[in-house]
Amino acid sequence: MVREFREYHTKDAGIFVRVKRVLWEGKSDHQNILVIDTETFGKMLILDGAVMFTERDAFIYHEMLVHPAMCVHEGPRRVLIIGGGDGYALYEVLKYPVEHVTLVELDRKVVEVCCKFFDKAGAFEDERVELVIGDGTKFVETTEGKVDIIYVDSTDPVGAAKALFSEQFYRNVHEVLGDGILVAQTESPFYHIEFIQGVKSKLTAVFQNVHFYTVPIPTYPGGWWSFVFASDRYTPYEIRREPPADLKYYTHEIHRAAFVLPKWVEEKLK
Ligand code: AG3
Repeated sequence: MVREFREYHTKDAGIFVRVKRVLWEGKSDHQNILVIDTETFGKMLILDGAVMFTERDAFIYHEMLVHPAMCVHEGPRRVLIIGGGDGYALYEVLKYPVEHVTLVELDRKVVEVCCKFFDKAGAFEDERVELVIGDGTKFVETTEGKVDIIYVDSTDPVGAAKALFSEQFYRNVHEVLGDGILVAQTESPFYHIEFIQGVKSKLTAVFQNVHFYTVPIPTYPGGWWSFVFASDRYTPYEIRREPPADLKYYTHEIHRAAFVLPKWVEEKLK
C-alpha cells in the first residue's frame, strides 16, 4: 500500500510526502512519535502530526536558531537549550568552545528515537553536555546558575509547549540570563502573525531589545519561519565572531539579512 504523510497547516492546505518506509511509530508519555523515510526530504521526525525536521532542510532551521546569538555574544560559555531532544541544535552549539551546555527535554523517548534514527546522537556524548529530562518551565524556575544564551527549540505552542511562550516563562528566563540572550522559535509569519505579535508584547515587557528574524524552511507551515532574539545588553546588529567553517546556510550576510522583515510583518510588529 502506498502511504502518504500529510500535515495540515490550515483546515484545507498543508504539506504531503510519499512515505518510503515507516521507521518508528509509537506513543510516548507525552506525544505520538513518527519517523519516516521519504525520497524528497530523507528521514523525517514528526511529533503529534507536526513535522519537526527533515534530513534535507534541518540545517537551515538549526544553523539559524543557533549561530546568530553565538556570533553576537561576547563570550558564550554556558548555554541552555530547552527542547531540542533531537540533538541538532546541541550539535551546532558544540562547534564553539563553550564550557557547559544543559539540554532540558521533556520527552525521553524523543532523545532515544532520534539517537537511533538520526546522526546527531554523538552530541549527547560530549563531556560538556548535561541532559536533563524534564519540564523546561520548571527548570528555569528553579535553576540557580546563570547562563549566557538560552535557546528554546520547542514544538508549536499547543499542549506542554504553550507555557514556553508565556510571560512568566520569559521572566524566569530573564532571571537566568541576566544580560545574556534568549533565542526562541516563534512559528510562521505567514500563518501566525497574531501569535508573533503576542510574543513580542510579552517579551518587550521583560527585555530591552526584542528583534524577530525569519528564514525559509521548505517543510514548515508557510515554508517560512520566525525566531526571536531578546536581550537587555545585546542587539543582533553587532556581530563579533566568525561562525564555524563547516556551515551550509549561516553567514554574516545571511544573519544581517534575516533581521530585515517584509513591510507588512514590520508593520504588524511595530
Ligand atoms: N521545532 C519547531 C517545529 C515547529 C514546526 N511546526 C509544524 N510543523 N507545525 C523543531 C524542533 C527541531 N529541533
